[in-house]
Amino acid sequence: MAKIIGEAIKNMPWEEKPLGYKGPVWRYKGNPIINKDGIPSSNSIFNSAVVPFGDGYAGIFRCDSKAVSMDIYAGFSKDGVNWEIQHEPIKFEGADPEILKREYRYDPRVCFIEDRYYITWCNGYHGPTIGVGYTFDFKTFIQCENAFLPYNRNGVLFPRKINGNFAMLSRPSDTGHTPFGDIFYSQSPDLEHWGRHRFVMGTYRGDASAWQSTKIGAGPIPIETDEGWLLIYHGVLTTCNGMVYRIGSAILDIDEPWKVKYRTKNYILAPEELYERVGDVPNVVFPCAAISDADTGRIAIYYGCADTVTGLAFTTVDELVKYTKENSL
Ligand code: BMA
Repeated sequence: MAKIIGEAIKNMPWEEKPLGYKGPVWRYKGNPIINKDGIPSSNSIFNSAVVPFGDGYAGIFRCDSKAVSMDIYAGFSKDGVNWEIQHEPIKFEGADPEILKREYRYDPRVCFIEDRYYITWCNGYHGPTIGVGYTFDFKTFIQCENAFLPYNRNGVLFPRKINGNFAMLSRPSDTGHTPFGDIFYSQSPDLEHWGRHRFVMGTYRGDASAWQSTKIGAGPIPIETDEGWLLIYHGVLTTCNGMVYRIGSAILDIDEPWKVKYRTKNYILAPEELYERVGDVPNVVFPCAAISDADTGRIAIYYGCADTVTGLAFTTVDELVKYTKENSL
C-alpha cells in the first residue's frame, strides 16, 4: 500500500469509484463544479488551484472576463465543491513596480510551504513567464520577482525544501501556443534566485504514447509519497483538428526529483464528457491542483475543462501509484 506523506484532511471532497468503472481516475458526479459564469464578469473559469485553508478551503481561480482578459481571483469554500469566488481580481502589492505591472495572469498553482501559501502563475512580462507571490490569509497578496526569464509556463513548486533549496518544475516555452515543451527542475535558496536547472522529462516521440508527443507540463503540486513524488501532469497531442490535452502521472525520486522512476504510457484522464469535449477550446483536461489526505490516501484533482469550466476527479494514492508503476513507459 502506497502512503501519502503529509497532513490529514478532514472532510475532503470525495466520491467512491463507480461500480464497473475501469480507469484509475474517476469524475465527480456533479461536474462541472464551477460554471463559466461563476462570477458576473466571467466568460469562463477553469485551470484553477485550491488548498485546505482554515476549516475549509481557499483557491486561486483563473477567470477570463467577457473582454477575454485573463486574471486570477481568490475564492473560498467550506466543502471544496461549492465555491464563492471574489468578483475582483487579486491586487498584488510588494514587488518592484516594474514587476507589479500587469499584462495578463493565468493558470495559477497554490503551494503551502512552511508558513504561507505561495502562488505561481503564468505571468505576462514581455511574453509569458512564471509569476511568484504569497499570502497568509487570501486577502493580502505579495508579489515577488518573476522566477525566470520569458518564455516559460506551468511553474509548479514542491511543498517543502529539497536538499536545502526551494524547488520548482517549469516548462520553457514560446510566445504562442508552443508546439514543444519538456519539464525542467530548478532550485532556489530564497524563491528569488533560481538555478541548478535539471531536465526531468520530455515529450514522448513516437507511437507508443502519442497523447504526450507535442508537449507536457506539470499540473498540481507534487504529492509526497513513500514511493517518491507523485506528479500529475498534462500531455498534448497535435491532431489535424488542433491540440488535445490529456492527463498522466509520474513518480519522481524523492531526493533528486529530476530522476523519473515511472511515467504512465496511457493517459489517466482524457476529454470524454461533453463539458471536456466542447467549450472555448475543445478537448482539454488541464489539472492545476490536488488535495490529498494522508489518513485515507484519497486524492481529489481539480482540472480545467475545455478552457471553460472547472471539474473535480478522484483517485487514491494506492491506485494511482500502482497504475503508474504497472503502466510505465
Ligand atoms: C495552454 C494554456 C492553458 C490552456 C491550454 C489549452 O497553452 O494556455 O491555459 O488550457 O493551452 O487551450
